[in-house]
Amino acid sequence: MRKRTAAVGGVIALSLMTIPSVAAETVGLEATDYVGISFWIATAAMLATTVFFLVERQNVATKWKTSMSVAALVTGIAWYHYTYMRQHWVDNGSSPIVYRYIDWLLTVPLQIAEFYLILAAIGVASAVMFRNLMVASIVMLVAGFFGETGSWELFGDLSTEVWWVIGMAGWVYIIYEIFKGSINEAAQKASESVQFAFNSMRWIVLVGWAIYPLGYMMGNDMISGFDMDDMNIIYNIADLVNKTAFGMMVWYAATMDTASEEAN
Ligand SMILES: *C/C=C(C)/C=C/C=C(C)/C=C/C1=C(C)CCCC1(C)C
Repeated sequence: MRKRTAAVGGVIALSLMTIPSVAAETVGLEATDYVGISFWIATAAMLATTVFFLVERQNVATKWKTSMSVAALVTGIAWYHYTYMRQHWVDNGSSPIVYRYIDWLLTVPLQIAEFYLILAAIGVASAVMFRNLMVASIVMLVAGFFGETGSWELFGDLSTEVWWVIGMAGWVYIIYEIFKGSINEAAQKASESVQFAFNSMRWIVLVGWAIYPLGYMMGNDMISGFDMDDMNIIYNIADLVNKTAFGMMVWYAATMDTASEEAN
């Protein structure tokens, strides 16, 4: 049974690669196009980790399987959008803002679902909390989209900054929710592997997510000396940290937990 499901996972992953937009196209990537190179690296890494999470899902205890699936969905959706983003970059030399935000609008709520699973393992998850985290994340992203595209002006010349502040409010709220004292106490009673997943999640939201508002400032004239190129490299690195590395931490916690269960 195990072998068969593993084989199915592999086949799914391989067949995804035959989607036309996914196969490498013959566009010229210049050796000095560092932004383009970062798009390529991110695309490959997203695909590799998706396959990895799908296959490794077979090796972890049942209670971790959903987390592994969600991790694979996050990198899988990102990989799909990266194939378009890198193409957009090479063809136009401009930011693929729309593709990027569509990607975030799908993958960030999925990460919130991932956080929810971790909070549930600690015993502190509630429907209200899930809803609040979801709403805050969507406010954060929609504000970023309006700010970067300029499609909805708020306070004229200050529009970029105002939308940034609104986006920041959403993020700060999420930080508040996952760092509050009552959760801390509950977490201390959890198993070592759940604590590892929980701490990884908090570092990701606090430090990993902080890269994005910084990138936004660089690419939208809020700090001088940087431009849209820097912003895209920063966003690409941030996606690698927050999707690939975070998924790896979940996998690590799952593997650690499964090993200790088998030992008992
Ligand atoms: C996989 C993609 C992820 C985890 C994307 C996360 C994006 C953010 C945390 C974006 C945050 C922003 C702010 C906090 C303020 C300015 C606008 C944003 C959208 C860049």
